[in-house]
Amino acid sequence: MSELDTSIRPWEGDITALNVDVIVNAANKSLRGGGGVDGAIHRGAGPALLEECRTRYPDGGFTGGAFVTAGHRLNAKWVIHTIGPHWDGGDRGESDLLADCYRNSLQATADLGARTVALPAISTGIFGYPAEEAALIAVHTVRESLREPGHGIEEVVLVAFSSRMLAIYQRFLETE
Ligand code: AR6
Repeated sequence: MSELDTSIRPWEGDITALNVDVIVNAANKSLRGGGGVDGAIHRGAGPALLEECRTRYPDGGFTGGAFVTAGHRLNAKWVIHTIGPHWDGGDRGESDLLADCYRNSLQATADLGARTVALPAISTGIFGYPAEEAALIAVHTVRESLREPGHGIEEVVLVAFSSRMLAIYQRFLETE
């Protein structure tokens, strides 16, 4: 499957409502839940998600990495927990680390044999990454990852949690 066969769809709403194979979580290094989308995903999945995170990842994770669990009570079969960078002015490797999150999450999606995946706007909430810069990295890195042959991914949903973020995604998907 090539990039041209895969749709990248912007969508506004709560990521936990989506019927996709994989939901990506914007987690932190502890992999023990938190606020924002992480809180929503843990609430939707139920307490077994935290239990699995503890068992599978006793030492947590690292920034830019992607860590797989089951989806438990979510519609999604899997959750891929990725850890975005804290925004610290932009000179501390934030853009490379954010790109790693998208790249590694899509690689993990392909490794699972999953066909549909939804990603939130990683790092743009509590971690403070500016929305436009983050959206540009998301669009570029997703497109680049989908150029890899044989990934099997049919749909990537870029989830916005505001009409402003949705408009940013729509603009970059049309112009970039
Ligand atoms: N569905 C989709 N997107 C959402 C949802 C939702 N239910 N809730 C929030 N967003 P954030 P971060 C958007 O703060 O910046 C947590 O405590 C939100 O509007 O969830 O990567 C973790 O445990 C924003 O655009 O994640 C970490 O400690 C985007 O999701 C830390 O926050 C990301 O916002 C991670 O910070």
